[in-house]
Amino acid sequence: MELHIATNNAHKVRELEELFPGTRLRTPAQSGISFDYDEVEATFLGNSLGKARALYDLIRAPVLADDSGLCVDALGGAPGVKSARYGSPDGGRTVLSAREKNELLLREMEGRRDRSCRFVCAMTLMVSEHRFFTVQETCEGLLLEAPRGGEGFGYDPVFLLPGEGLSMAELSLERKNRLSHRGRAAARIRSILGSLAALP
Ligand code: ITT
Repeated sequence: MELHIATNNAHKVRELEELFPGTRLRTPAQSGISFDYDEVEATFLGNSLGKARALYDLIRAPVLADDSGLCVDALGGAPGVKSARYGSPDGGRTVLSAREKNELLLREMEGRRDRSCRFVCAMTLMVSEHRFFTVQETCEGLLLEAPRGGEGFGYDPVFLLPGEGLSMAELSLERKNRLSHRGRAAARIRSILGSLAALP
């Protein structure tokens, strides 16, 4: 089976390849398509569905989309749906590096005792124009005081998994995929894919 993935994020692609063994995943670049979805919706769900539909409209074949981010309770859920553009000086045209975003986040959280936060992933499987499935999963954690670890991407170095005593960036790809928001969402989409194959 082949799925077109509505992402340009190489780190996500790597994780998704591990999460969907036996499924051929094709990026927009591999299909020769320039794909740039403007994330304007207020929710992960809205952006996930929007990304899936935008790519589906271009290729008319089954699509998988992931919209994700980090929500910090003490910041009212920020960076949230703006996780990729967090701290951008010009509304998102210039994107800060992951290191800069983490530094900014730690500065904003300086002295705050409530460190609770979660990664969120809304994943959409769009099989055809009127047939799609969206799931949303989370991974609960605590915001660290300083970055730790060199694996993963984005906010992984500042995210502590209390049960592991490790940051997300201190986990192997395999372990991250077992515990993460994306790993949990993918497990649900895999079971939907399996049930679809069983339909007449
Ligand atoms: P696409 O839209 O092309 O998929 P993106 O990076 O813009 O790529 P999102 O809009 O979903 O993706 O933004 C998600 C941002 O949230 C991402 O850039 C990271 O900063 C952060 N993020 C998402 N998943 C993460 C993870 O597993 N670990 C660390 N940070 C993550």
